[in-house]
Order: sequence, then C-alpha cells, then structure tokens
Amino acid sequence: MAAARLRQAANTTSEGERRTSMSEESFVYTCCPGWGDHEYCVLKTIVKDGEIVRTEKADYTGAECNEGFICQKGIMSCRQPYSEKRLTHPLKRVGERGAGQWEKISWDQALDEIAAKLLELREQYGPETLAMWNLVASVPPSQGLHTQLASRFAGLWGATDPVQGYGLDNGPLYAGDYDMGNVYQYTMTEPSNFDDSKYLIVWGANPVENQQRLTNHIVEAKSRGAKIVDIGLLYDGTAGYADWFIPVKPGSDPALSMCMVQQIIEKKLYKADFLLEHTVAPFLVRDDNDLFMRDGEGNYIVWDVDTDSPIAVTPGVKELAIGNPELSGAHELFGVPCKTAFRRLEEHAALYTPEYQEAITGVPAADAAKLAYEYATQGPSYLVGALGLRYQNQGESYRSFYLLGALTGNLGIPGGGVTSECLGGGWPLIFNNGPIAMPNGREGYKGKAVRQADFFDDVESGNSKVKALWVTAGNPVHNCPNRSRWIDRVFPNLELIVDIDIWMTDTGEYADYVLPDCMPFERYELVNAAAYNHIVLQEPAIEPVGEAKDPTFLYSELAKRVGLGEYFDKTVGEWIDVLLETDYGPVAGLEPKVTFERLKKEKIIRAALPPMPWNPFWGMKFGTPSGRLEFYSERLAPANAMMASYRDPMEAPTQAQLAKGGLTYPYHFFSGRQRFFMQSMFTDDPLMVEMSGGKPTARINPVDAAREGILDGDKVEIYNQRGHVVADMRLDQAMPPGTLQVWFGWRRGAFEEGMYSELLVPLGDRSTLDDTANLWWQQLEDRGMVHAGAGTGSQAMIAGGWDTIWDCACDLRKVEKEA
Ligand SMILES: Nc1nc2c(c(=O)[nH]1)N[C@H]1C(S)=C(S)[C@@H](COP(=O)(O)OP(=O)(O)OC[C@H]3O[C@@H](n4cnc5c(=O)[nH]c(N)nc54)[C@H](O)[C@@H]3O)O[C@H]1N2
Ligand SMILES: Nc1nc2c(c(=O)[nH]1)N[C@H]1C(S)=C(S)[C@@H](COP(=O)(O)OP(=O)(O)OC[C@H]3O[C@@H](n4cnc5c(=O)[nH]c(N)nc54)[C@H](O)[C@@H]3O)O[C@H]1N2
Ligand code: SF4
Ligand SMILES: [Mo]
Repeated sequence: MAAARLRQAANTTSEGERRTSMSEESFVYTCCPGWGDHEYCVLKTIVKDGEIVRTEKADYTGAECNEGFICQKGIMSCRQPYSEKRLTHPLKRVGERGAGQWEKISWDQALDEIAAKLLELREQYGPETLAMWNLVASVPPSQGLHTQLASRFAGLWGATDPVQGYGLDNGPLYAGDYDMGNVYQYTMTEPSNFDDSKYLIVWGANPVENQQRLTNHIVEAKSRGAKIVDIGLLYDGTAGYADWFIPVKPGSDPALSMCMVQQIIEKKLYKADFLLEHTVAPFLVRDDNDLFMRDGEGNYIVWDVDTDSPIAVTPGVKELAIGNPELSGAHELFGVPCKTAFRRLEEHAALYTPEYQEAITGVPAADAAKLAYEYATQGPSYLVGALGLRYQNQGESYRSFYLLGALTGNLGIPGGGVTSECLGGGWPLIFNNGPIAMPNGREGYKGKAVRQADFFDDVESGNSKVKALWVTAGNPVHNCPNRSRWIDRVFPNLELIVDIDIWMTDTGEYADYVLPDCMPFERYELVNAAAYNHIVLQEPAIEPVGEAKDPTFLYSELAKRVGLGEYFDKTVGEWIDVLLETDYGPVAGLEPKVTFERLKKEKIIRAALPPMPWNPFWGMKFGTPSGRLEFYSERLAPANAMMASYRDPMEAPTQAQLAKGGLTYPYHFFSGRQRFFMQSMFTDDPLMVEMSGGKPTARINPVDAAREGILDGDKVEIYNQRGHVVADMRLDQAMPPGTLQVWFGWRRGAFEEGMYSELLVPLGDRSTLDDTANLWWQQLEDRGMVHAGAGTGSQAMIAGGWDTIWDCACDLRKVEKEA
C-alpha cells in the first residue's frame, strides 16, 4: 500500500540508498494542508515513482531566500493524501442523519440528484433557499479557486451568504475600521518588521506553538536584544519563551491596556508631536453631543496656541495650517463648551489606575505600572496582538492597542508597530479575483449577505426559505459553536445538506451527500496570500485519490445541471490566467507577463519587491473621515463608545463575581490550539494523535484539583447549561486557577462522551450582539460595505457580532468509575 511504502521511505531508507535514488526525484510546489494557521507556507513536494516521498522548504530567491521554513505539520502533511480516512467516492446518506450509513455513488448520480433537489427548492422558495458556508480560512489556498468558483456559483444563483465565522476575528477588523479607516489592511503583518524591535509584547497569542513564521522573527528580535513580554492566560510555549510572562484573568485585557494608557499619560511618557501630527488628539470635541466641533463648512477645529484662536481643518486633509496646535485644552466655541480629544482621553483614562486594573485583571498594580513604563521608554516597541482575545470586549482590546502605539509613536517606524490579527500576509500580491467571483460585476452579484444572528434565528424558526446548506469550506458543526445548535435546531429544518471535504468530518456526518475534494497535492492552484513576495504555481504531485475531483470539475458539472453551464466553461489553467490578469503593482509590473504556461516552466517567480518590508502604517495615511488615526471616534458616539474602554465579558466569571462565590458555573472554559493539529486537520493521522497524547484530556490547576478532590487521571465531566464533555483530567501548573481546558481540534469521535464544542456560546448568537456591534453593522450597511461574496475582497464578511468562543462558564464533577 502507498502509505506503507511512504513510511518505509521516510523511516528505513539509509542515507546511501537515498543519495543514489536522488536522480529520479522531482518536485512540485504545494500549498501546505495546514494553511488555515495563516502562515501560508508553500511546500516543496518531492515525488518519486509517482509517490510523495517528503516535503521541504520552498526555494525563495532574492531578499526572501532565507524565508519559508516549514513546521512539523508541514513536514508530516505528506502522509495525509495516503490516509485511509480520505474520502474516495461521493457518498449518499442511507440511514438517519448522523447514523453513519452511507452508499457510494457516482459523481453523475450525486450531482444529478443534488441539482434536481436544488431546482425543486428554488421553484418553491426562491434562490435564497440555498445557503453557502464558505469559511475561507482552511482550504488551501484560502481565497483560491475553491473559494472563487464557489462565490461565482453563489452569486449567479442568488444564494444566501450567512457571513460566516468572521465574528471570531471581529475585534481587529473593528479597530482597523474605526481607528485607521480600513477594515483589513491592518490585520496583515510582515513579521520581519519585528526584527529591529527592542520591546515586543505578545498579547493574547501563542505564536511559539501556533505561528512559526511570526516566531522566526520574534526569535530574531530577541537575539538582537529585544525584551519579550507575553500577556496571556496559560503558561504556554510563548509564555515559557518570553522574558516576562504576565498572566491575566480571561477577558480582562482592556483594563490592563487602558491602565498602560493612564500611566503613559500621567507620567507624560507620550509623544506629543506624533499625536499632533497623526491623530485626532488636537481636534476639539463638543461637550454636549460628543461629536467633533465643526465650523459652518463642516471643517474640524483645532486650537492654535500661538494666536490663541481656533483654526479650521479640512476633513481628510492631514496637514494643519499652523505650527503650534494645542494638545490638551478646553474652550467655548459657538456657545458650546468643548475640549481637545486628547483632554477627553486624559479624563477617560484617569479611571484606569494600576489598582483599578488589578481588581479586574489580577495583575499586581506595580507590574502594570512597570509594563507601561518599559513599553513607553525601551522601544522601538512592537505590540503583537493576535487572535487569543475572543471575548465580547475584543474590539476594545484592539482599539486600545492602536492607541498605545499612537501615544508612544510606535507606529510606522522600524522595529515599532502594532499588529492585531497577525495574518502573515506580507507584500500584497493581489490577483484578479473579481471577474471570477463576480462575472457580472458587483452590481450583478445576486448573492444575499445575511447577518449570522439573523440567519440562525430565521432557520431555527422553521419558517425560513433557506432549505439547503452547501458547505464548501469549513467544518461548522465542529468549529463554529455551538455544536448542539446545528444538530438539534438548524439541521432538522433543512431538506438538503451537502458537504465538500477531504475526509469525513463532524459536519459531514450529518450531511445528506458528502463529496470528495482533491487535496492540494492533487490539483493545480495559483498560490495566493503573498507567499513571501513570490508567485507560485501549485501543481499536482500525485493522481487524485479514488474519485476525488477538483473545484473546477465540481462547479462546472453542478452549473451545467442548473442552467449556469455557460459561466463555467474554462479549464483550471484558463482560470489561473484570469487570476494573473491583474493590474495591481507587484504582479502587473513583471516582464515577461506571468501566465499559467510561464509558471508551469518556472514554478516560482519573484514579484516586484518594495524597498523595505511591507508595513500597513507606511506613510501614515489613514482612511478615516479625518485622515488621522481616530483613537477618539465620533462615529461611535451613538453607542457611547468613542474611546476604548473595559467592559465585562459575557460569561467568563469576573474577579468580583468569583470573590462573592455561589456561581452556578464558577470555572472558565478554554479550548486553545494544539501544536500538532491545525483545527480539525491532522487529527486523523495516528502519529499526530500519538504525539498529542493519544486521546483528548482535560486540564486543571493542581490547587483547583485538590479543592475538588480530583487526582491526575480521574475521569471528569465538564458541563454547563448547553452541554458537556467527558475526559480524563490532567493536573497541570500551566493552567491558571479557575480555568478548565480541552485542546481544540479533536473530533467528536475521539471523546467517550460529549464534546467541548457543546459548551460554547452559540455562533452568531443574538446574545453576543451589543450596541457597538449593531452600530457597526448598520454603519457598514450605510457605506455599502455589506455585500455577499466571500473572498472577493469585498468587506461583506463581517458578521457584525462578537463571537466569544472562549467566553464560556462551566463546572465539573468527577465521573465515578464503574465497579
Ligand atoms: N498548531 C496550530 N496552529 C494554529 C491553529 C491550529 O489550530 N493549530 N489555528 C490557527 C488559527 S485559525 C488561529 S485564529 C490562530 C490563533 O492563534 P492564537 O491566538 O495564538 O491561539 P490560541 O492558542 O487559541 O490562544 C492563544 C493564547 O491566548 C491566551 N488567552 C486566552 N484567553 C486570554 C485572555 O483573556 N487574555 C489574554 N491576554 N490571553 C488569553 C492563551 O494563553 C493562549 O495560549 O492560530 C492559528 N495557528
Ligand atoms: N472550541 C473552539 N472552537 C473554535 C476555535 C477554538 O479555538 N475553540 N477557533 C475558531 C477559529 S479561530 C477558527 S478560524 C475556526 C476554524 O473553523 P474551520 O475553518 O471550520 O476549521 P477546520 O477544521 O480547519 O475546517 C476546515 C475544513 O476544511 C477541510 N479541508 C482541508 N483541506 C481541504 C481541501 O483541500 N479541500 C476541501 N474541500 N476541504 C479541505 C478540513 O478537512 C476541515 O474539515 O474554528 C473556530 N472554532
Ligand atoms: S506553519 Fe502552517 S502552513 Fe507552514 S508548514 Fe506549518 S502547518 Fe504548514
Ligand atoms: Mo482562526
């Protein structure tokens, strides 16, 4: 069997044997199957006798020649195509949903039946009857043809787009939109920008275990003398690597970051010139309605110290006509009392004393003061915020990070910066996605974006027009809380569920049809997402397993059956040529023109390099109404959220509640990432499972365990009002008291009973929507930015809520072993 031979090649071939057989090896480039970790690595996939023998780092050139190292998952991923768990044929459910009884059918039968059902449902309910789940993160390359062709189909059909999953990452997007006027730009980071940092704070992330590309550069910074600070929950790999680990209570972060703001202001450690030049600090704000003061022409007003008089500032024009604007002051203008935005900030931040934050975060007051002092004085400082802050107040956390960067002048300078989402997308190689996803242009795109909370409420009501779910990317039953919601309340109202994947997943188990996709090792793609400034062609290394087919086949054949065939008449090479037809900088500038044929010959082509690592703050040009960084946002005045604040998270028990005692669910539940799994990927590989301890376990701090009378290895049930999970308990000092944890990734089948994703706050739930979420959604709609079409670069994907995957309370009890 191929898998057995593969193991042999990897384990038992001696060096000598391997060297003599080298001449027969060839290679292609492949997007790593672990792509969803946002590291976007390309694997050099070595093939011999029609089989993959190993994967290596890709050969980048020029300034990037030392980039592109791959991790343990990338190296192990060459086992995946040969897994016995691969889907090899289209499957049709024969028993009850979830009963695991399947019939292997032909592609013709599968697509004939699915198309007939879709047409029947459309006849009865209209095109919105079809909902497409297209969480672009994990199918390599995210936003490649797999995504674009699905969007094309959805737009031509008029499908419902339940703007999937992005509530998870909304904090960074919210901060980017309100502070800098761009939803996506500031989530991307070229990590080599960290290299020259002298003080680097990793805040709410665990890159040492989860994001190796970023970690390379954190290591580089440390080796050049930077102090590394980790602010987190668990004593994880990053905490262990850091020079200073500051543990915080779950969901408490904005209290600490705002305390840093308070300290920096109180000790006058801020950079006044920077604030005056780049932010709204000098703009006058009205006391009566919290909006910027304006003159009759709609200009903003700043106060000129030299002439002691007001001066108008044209919206969007950053340069001030005066040399000496006032930073902190109060005046009366047009009969209205007003203050500079900076004075407003001083007053707002005064609440967040070190002692005040200590009561919320648990960080000793002296440590908070020291952190603020060091951050402001030992720079250049980098604040690496990432995705570990998924609580309802995440938007406040990320806004306060940009505020810290602005106060200390650590934006757009070598070694200084703030990053929110830590997507390793560096120099933006942008391809021509639009014409593929939207052949009739944006106006002609018939898909309908629906806010998640509305989508779920609608489908659960039983009166929805949505009767079919097409899961083209993602494993929502597993990954998008809450599992029980899908199974008990959503699926019973659907007449057709189709899942496209490479293995059977927790979602596929409940589908009516499961369709086998090719893995990246088996199909052509244009590698997007800025693979280190190089344009790379993914080519098939091996034949597809069984009957697995690529997205070009899938959508062409489906389209043909529902009357959209004329739109899907291209080969994969022709689609790739459309993608390469871009007029955007680094790709467009290349000579000779990059085409599918040229890429087939050269495999990898370096794009036009900008002179320095790409940095979203270059030029300090902002898309905000003022053209400045708006740490004070008048657009958020209707929700009284002009400046970043601490708000209690939803369920995570607060310090005050814990002190009072008597909570129904006194523990916080956390399910963070595990280094050998990439979400649910790699959980089918026996070796990865073995390295992960063989089976899922739960973890607890020994102090809590002693109080509960739990010993290492005891079987426990962790539960709340939504569900439960049963696992063996491990006592672990890395766990902070008050938190229970089960690693994210394990499938339902790995658990004896229950599943961690039963516990979680439901995805896109109305309960996670607050005034800021509602206001933001409405303002995006007003600006025409809510638009269906995942992966098209439109800004439609924002869910408008704060999905709080870890913000969930629980309790535990010992499960008595049967006699
Ligand atoms: N190996 C592997 N790598 C991955 C993934 C994977 O599944 N496996 N998934 C990828 C994806 S999609 C994502 S989004 C990223 C996520 O990357 P990370 O955000 O790094 O992911 P986590 O490990 O889930 O959480 C990171 C840390 O957040 C801390 N944390 C939790 N709650 C709080 C809090 O309230 N405050 C603070 N300050 N810290 C807190 C915990 O200490 C935890 O170690 O990882 C990517 N990389
Ligand atoms: N409890 C808990 N839940 C979480 C999180 C958490 O930390 N804890 N993290 C959240 C986060 S940050 C994220 S990003 C989401 C991720 O949620 P998902 O994106 O749903 O996560 P994956 O498990 O990676 O699902 C991707 C699916 O794509 C499939 N796939 C992989 N390669 C291919 C391919 O080439 N073709 C096709 N057709 N399919 C492929 C995989 O087998 C998998 O089933 O999960 C969220 N859910
Ligand atoms: S870091 Fe992620 S993308 Fe890169 S090799 Fe590892 S799993 Fe693959
Ligand atoms: Mo994610």
